[in-house]
Amino acid sequence: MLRKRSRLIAAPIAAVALTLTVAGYHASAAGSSPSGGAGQSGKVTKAAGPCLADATTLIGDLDGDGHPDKISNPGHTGTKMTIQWGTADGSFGAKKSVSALLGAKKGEVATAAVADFQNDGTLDMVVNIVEPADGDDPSTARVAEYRPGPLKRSNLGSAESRHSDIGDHGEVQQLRIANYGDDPYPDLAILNNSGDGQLDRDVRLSYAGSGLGDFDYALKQKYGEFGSTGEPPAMPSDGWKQFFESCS
Ligand SMILES: [Ca+2]
Ligand SMILES: [Ca+2]
Repeated sequence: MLRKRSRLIAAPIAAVALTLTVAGYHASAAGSSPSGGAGQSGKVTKAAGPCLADATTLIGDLDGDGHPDKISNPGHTGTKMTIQWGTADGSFGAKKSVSALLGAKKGEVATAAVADFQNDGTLDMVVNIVEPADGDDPSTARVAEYRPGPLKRSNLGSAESRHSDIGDHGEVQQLRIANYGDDPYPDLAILNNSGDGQLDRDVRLSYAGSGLGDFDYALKQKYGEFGSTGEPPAMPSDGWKQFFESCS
């Protein structure tokens, strides 16, 4: 019921995104024409916004160098994300695992979510690194941050990184982009082990200017779901689709 409702509300947002993407598409089509020089191509590509190559592959500039990068998120879970940095000629470099870029240690699980949370034209990232617990009590995160873009190539650092409380209320198992409420700011669905077999869908909403917000029990009740390891909560898999159009 809730998911249906948020999809209906998303329709006007999708219409706006479509308009933007159409403009971006023309720009990138011009840049990829055989007659376009390298310099011209670079300039035009910079104007194009992020788009989806497929349901789990986002093409967009993550490090702010003007060249679109390829962000892959197999299974939508945020745990197997890879990045291929874009080059001046429009090709992509080798796959780098986000876990390695973030410096996750042996035994730790790194989870990430990418979207333009502040809707300011730059892609941002939410990261969580935790060593999973082997008992009933959940671990809390070693690193949990909201990182407004652009991000550094070497370690996905941000000049404006700040602590996020996503890793303070239990053990993050998945991070997924979601669309809660009627606004153009992407939200976060968190698959959270809160201990004693309880597995919840927790949420963080994002807002104009400030980006990702903090834990709010009322929002968790409204948009989240309480479940267990035996009966896990439903998790969204159409988050990127709600905020990005297809590249083709
Ligand atoms: Ca780039
Ligand atoms: Ca942004």
